[in-house]
Amino acid sequence: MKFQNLFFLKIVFFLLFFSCNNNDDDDNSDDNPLAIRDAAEQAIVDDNILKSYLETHFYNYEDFSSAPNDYSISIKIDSLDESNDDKNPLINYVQEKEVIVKQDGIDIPQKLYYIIVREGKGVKPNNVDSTFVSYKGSLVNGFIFDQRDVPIWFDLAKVVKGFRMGMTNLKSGTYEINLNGTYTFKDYGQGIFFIPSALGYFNNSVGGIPAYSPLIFTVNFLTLATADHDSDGLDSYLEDINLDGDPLNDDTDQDSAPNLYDPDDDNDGVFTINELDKDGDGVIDDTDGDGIPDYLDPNISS
Ligand SMILES: [Ca+2]
Ligand SMILES: [Ca+2]
Ligand SMILES: [Ca+2]
Ligand SMILES: [Ca+2]
Repeated sequence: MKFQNLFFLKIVFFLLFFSCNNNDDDDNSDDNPLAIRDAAEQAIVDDNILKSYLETHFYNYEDFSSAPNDYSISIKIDSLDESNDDKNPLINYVQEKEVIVKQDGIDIPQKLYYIIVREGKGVKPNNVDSTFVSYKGSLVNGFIFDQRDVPIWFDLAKVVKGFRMGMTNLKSGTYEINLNGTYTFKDYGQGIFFIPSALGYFNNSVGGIPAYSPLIFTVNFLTLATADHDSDGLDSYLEDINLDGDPLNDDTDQDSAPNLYDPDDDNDGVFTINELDKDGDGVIDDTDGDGIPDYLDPNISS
């Protein structure tokens, strides 16, 4: 894959990838058509839709096995019919991962399916890093709601959860800068994500995507940048204080700014960057030895 001026394309894409929170203050009554559906029930509906899709479609796996180093090949999905019923369906290739969403404060597991077409030879991103990707997003009926052949930077902290968690299974690639200033990427991860609606836009209808739509993405993951959203000296993935794998749900001082976006995590008036490692020995400071590092300990503010 060859591109020009890649690193000037670091633009934010607002519309389709802006993750929406499930609104949980409506009731779930069946008589109210505007009521938000029960996420556990919807998970079953979506899983049936996705499984049926996986059983009735295939991808061009033969292209990849016959030319393992040819990065001009892109992933193509097609439906199985009489002319190609010797192909292996997608279901033979998928892996799955349970991802939790919350509705009304209750944890509800969702099943994310993914296929690693090529794993990639670089490194896996943390789920809040910035990733440089090209992709195609479609619905199970084949409707393409978004496509980027020229790659774009995505902040995984801001995309839908299914895409974020899918990306953590792929590895980045390598690139060479050509004499004419273009970049050539190779050895990058390529995959397909099959996303239930609760890990997508759920009850929101966005950019041609009806509410409660499962989403399918084919993705090329070219390279990444480790993110430190609040520039406090701690990479964002390290701000997952409760170690549940999700740095977006940690808010030590309860001021509604999650730690990864909060330059003063303990709200003691001293910026995290100024109390992280005052003696510069490379070890995060815990002055009073109580097991709570200074930057999270409001009792230590000097
Ligand atoms: Ca940070
Ligand atoms: Ca967390
Ligand atoms: Ca905070
Ligand atoms: Ca502080």
